[in-house]
Amino acid sequence: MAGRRGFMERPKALTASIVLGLGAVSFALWLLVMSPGTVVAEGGGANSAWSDDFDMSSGMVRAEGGGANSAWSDDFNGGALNSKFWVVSNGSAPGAISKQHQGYFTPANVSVSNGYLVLKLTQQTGTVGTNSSGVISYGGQVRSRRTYGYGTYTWTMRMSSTASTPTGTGSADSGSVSAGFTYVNNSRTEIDFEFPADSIDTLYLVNWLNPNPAANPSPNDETYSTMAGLKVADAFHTYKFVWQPGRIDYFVDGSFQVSHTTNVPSAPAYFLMNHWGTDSTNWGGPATVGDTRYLYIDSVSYSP
Ligand SMILES: [Ca+2]
Repeated sequence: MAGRRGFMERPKALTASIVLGLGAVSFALWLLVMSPGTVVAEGGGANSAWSDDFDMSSGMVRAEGGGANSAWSDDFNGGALNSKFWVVSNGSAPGAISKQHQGYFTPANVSVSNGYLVLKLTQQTGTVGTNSSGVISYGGQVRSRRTYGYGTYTWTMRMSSTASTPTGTGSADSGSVSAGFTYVNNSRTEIDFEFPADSIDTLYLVNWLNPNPAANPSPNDETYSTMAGLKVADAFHTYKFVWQPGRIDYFVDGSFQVSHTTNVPSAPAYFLMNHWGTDSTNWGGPATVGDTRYLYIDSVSYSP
């Protein structure tokens, strides 16, 4: 298996390939996700009360208050998501293509069951702009309420597949991106483990530093590596990065993979996982209408 793995470290050529970093669409999306009217708490129904006390403005993002940057973890072994800690997104998702594809994040596709956080993706035919035979995707996204800075971030998860149970048989279908990542403010900080399902069994290890979040990130703001042969859609793996000033070390199942020392961000960022639909030959692949797919997250953790 190890012999099938290989690394590249070079700027990714695809400007449309980033999670929540899709230029104008991205920033609008993030604002939408962050808008009080479009964020709901999990576990108490769509109309549950919730509150937030942070500010998304550039320069105003702060690290964990009260206890500074304490370590935490979540094994999702309770019956529902901890709404005091997590926010379930409800709004537009990345990957929109005019008159072709529109994606959403919907709380209906986010659940906690049998010790797993499950983010479901469906794709169906629908009207997109003036095209009555477009594709509409419904995915799921969960983010932390607070931001976190340098430290160790881990996700134990099985990337997007058709398996309807966490350890059941299933395979990746074209038309999705699944990821565990950090993100804030138009990719002022973004660090990702991403699986574009059209790149069979290829994991992307990615970081972004947008030095001017008032403008959208450029390809030069990204550093990435790829890793093949891991069967990311077939089995659970533990994805970990250690983020420190000027350097990010990526690990899979405890084994060191690569260090990135360019485009290393510094701003504290949200802890996220998401699963969203695509209909693109650039990133994620053409849609697979009618097939339900699942991202299973067994546990996550952060330590400063
Ligand atoms: Ca678990």
